[in-house]
Amino acid sequence: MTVDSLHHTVAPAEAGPADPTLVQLLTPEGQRRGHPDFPLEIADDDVRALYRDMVALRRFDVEATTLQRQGELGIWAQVLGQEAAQIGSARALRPTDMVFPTYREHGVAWCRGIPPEDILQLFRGINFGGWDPAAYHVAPYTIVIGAHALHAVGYAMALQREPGNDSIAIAYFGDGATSEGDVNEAFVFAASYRAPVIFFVQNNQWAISVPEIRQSPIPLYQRAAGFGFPGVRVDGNDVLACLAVTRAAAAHVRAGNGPYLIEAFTYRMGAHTTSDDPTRYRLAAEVEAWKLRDPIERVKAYLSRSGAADADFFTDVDTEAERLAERVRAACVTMPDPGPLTMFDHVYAAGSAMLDAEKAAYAEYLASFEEA
Ligand SMILES: Cc1ncc(C[n+]2csc(CCOP(=O)(O)OP(=O)(O)O)c2C)c(N)n1
Repeated sequence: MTVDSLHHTVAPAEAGPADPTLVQLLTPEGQRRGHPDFPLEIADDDVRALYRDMVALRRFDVEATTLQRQGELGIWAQVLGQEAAQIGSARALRPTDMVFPTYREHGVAWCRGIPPEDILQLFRGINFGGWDPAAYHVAPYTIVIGAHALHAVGYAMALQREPGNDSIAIAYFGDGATSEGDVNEAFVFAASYRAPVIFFVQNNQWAISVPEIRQSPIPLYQRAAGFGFPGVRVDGNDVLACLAVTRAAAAHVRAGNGPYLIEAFTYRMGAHTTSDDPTRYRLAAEVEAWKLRDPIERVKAYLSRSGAADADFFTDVDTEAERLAERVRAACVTMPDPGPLTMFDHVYAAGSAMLDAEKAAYAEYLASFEEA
């Protein structure tokens, strides 16, 4: 370990993709690797499907970023670089498993069948989340860091009490969230009650401007041991490894063995959100190094080299992604603006006297313009 006395941070010697404990099934060059604990047999068709998912997701993400820059969205949280972690893990789940996402889980939402247009509604300020959580088994995006880890554990404990129900819950969050009290409380409860829940940390190495090494002297997956459940670090840019590890974790959790922590070691290639400027705290060389580990390029290299896909396949996937982007853009710019008073709706299930008073006062204020 090295200790930076100026900043009082501790850097783990093995942090990063060189860590021998990192589960990897596909190298950045697109070579298949085996792993004794996480074997994966997968048909070429399924690898092509994972590739298709990732390309669609990236194209959607780029379009949403552009829409924000053009003033069509209030803000956008890019997923750029995290496609493999999200697609691989989400494709390992059953439709009835319940997902608790943060604001960046667009790939997970995609795999659950949520139309991408619906994701944009929150970022356009039209509602508090554009889908029915019960229909897709995906809770609304959580902006409050780490809060939904507790929701996931509570939900998992309820599942546990339903006879014959072997569904599980999964909470997605970032490295920064692991510093929150809520997440640590969620770990304690999940371990104590052996709740059927996976904690899926996308360690994109930055909590806005705070690097991971300033938050944890040990790799994040090792924290699980202190709470009494398994933790594993997977190459978050390797979609096959993320699929295999999440499948194994889901089987473990589903069988009643209690929670599981997955640390997907990845990198957020974009900004934290469109309101952030990472050039103020992050070195360009770091971004360049991670571009070489692009999660999509390595699957493309594998498919091309193994002959599992030809040029027509890649052209088709790109064309399909382009159509998706056009569809999403058209839907976004024609979304009807909600009435200003609707922002008071759905805050409390049973209403609130204070909110009713605020709504009435705001209605009066708006009416004053009409009279003038
Ligand atoms: C409880 C709480 N504190 C602070 C914030 C402000 N905030 C928004 S995003 C963020 C960093 C989150 O980093 P991380 O958990 O690593 O997720 P990432 O955005 O990198 O995916 C912070 C501090 C918040 N939303 N909620």
